[in-house]
Amino acid sequence: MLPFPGAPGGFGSCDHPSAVAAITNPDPNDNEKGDGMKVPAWNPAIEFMEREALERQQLASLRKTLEWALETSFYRRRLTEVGLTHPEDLASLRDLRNLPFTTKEDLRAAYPDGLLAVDREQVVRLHTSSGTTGMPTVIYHTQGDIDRWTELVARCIVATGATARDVFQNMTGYGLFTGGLGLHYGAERVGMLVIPASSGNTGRQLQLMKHFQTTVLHATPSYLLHLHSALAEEDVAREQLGLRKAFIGAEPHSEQTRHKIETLFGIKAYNSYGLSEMNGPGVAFECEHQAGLHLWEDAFILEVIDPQTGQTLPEEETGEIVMTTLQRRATPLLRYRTRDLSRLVGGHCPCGRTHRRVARILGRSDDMLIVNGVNVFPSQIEGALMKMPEVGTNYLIQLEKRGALDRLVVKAEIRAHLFAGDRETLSALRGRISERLRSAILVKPVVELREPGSLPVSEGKAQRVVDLRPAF
Ligand code: DLL
Repeated sequence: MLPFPGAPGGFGSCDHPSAVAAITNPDPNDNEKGDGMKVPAWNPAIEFMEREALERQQLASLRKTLEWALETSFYRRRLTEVGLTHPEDLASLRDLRNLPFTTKEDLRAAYPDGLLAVDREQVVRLHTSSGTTGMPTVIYHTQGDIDRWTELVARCIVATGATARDVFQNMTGYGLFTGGLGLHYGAERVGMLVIPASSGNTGRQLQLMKHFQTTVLHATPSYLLHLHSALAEEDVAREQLGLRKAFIGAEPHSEQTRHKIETLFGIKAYNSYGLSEMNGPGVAFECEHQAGLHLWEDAFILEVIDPQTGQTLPEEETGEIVMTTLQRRATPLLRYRTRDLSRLVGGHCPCGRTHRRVARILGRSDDMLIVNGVNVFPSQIEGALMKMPEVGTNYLIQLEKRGALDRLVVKAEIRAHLFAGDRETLSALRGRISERLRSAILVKPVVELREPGSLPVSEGKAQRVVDLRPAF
């Protein structure tokens, strides 16, 4: 039987999800915790909304999203196949589980405008993926979509304790990549002084930081580690800078890497998760408590599924993140399989926000390496390396074939002074790193020690893995 036999629904009369917000939570200053403390928040009415009201709003927004999706030929066909022809066929949020997934391949097949749900004249911007591994994907935005995305990013920024008094240097690429423009608009809306530095040109980044006393940075974690090495080379002491915070994201990184960034710069670093299919940055962000990333549930529904069976998993169980947009007019997406692996965090955040949290992303299901039959995530290697004080800020994982067997080579930059030591000391260090990695990943790698600055650095997302094994 089809899961949607035309169930009657109580579809409300709101034109847009934000209209529901105004009705369900009339007090925009309701951000006081029990202890009388005011929590910094951009939109307290939404961020501290009662769960029940939030879920009512989600259902109304989801039905609206279905209405928009049914305007595309792609979803009309897909939804009709499961018996859903009217938004009101969806009786509850739980019914979302009966809808089919949308995959990256679907987006590629629909390129360039098979998923566009509005007239082209209503679109003000598009972002595409690089398309380096196949056909690109495209996401369109109306002016309303851009405004709502900007609001989500503003919430993220304020949740970290950053304010209009901060000087914000945006070190991620401007252009089709969403990191630059996404954070830029949010930071301007908060009222920060924004330096649109974009990525790369480390010398100029340092100059800008010094001249304008930048207080908040936005970059990939790997670029921040590189930036720190450049600071050391240029003899710039961190006390000469006014840095307080960094927003780090766009690539997997471990708690140890965050810790390293915080210690090296003497700042707080907040994890930022997003993907272009869900606008870009502004999907989930850590608040001041750094206890998981708050997901803006008025804008997205996040499910965690078993990637093999497709079944939705309970809170705290790790699986693949699947996301549905709730507010995007131009390109609504239903149950998009991100391939990112994480879990929903149970319990309440001390900040009092009611929106649920997602744990640090472990990596992508397609990032997983199989080394002689053992599953290894690059993030496990990174975590083990960054825990060791002797290890510097860059590393590279290489996979080779030796006869029938795989060989895992880990090239790690180590602190410069260690090269002044004798051969035995270096050899002992190599052994220690190899042993640490073996206990973390259950595979003993060949470790190569490298001088600082000798491994390639990327200005955007780091390329950590080189797989030289033949395809067959
Ligand atoms: O990387 C959007 C973004 C920009 C997020 C700036 C945060 C900051 P894409 O280029 O489409 O969009 O890549 C999305 O990057 O599916 C994850 O695999 C990975 N990713 C993004 N943020 C994190 C994070 C942007 N905090 C893909 N931790 C996602 C781990 C992340 N992986």
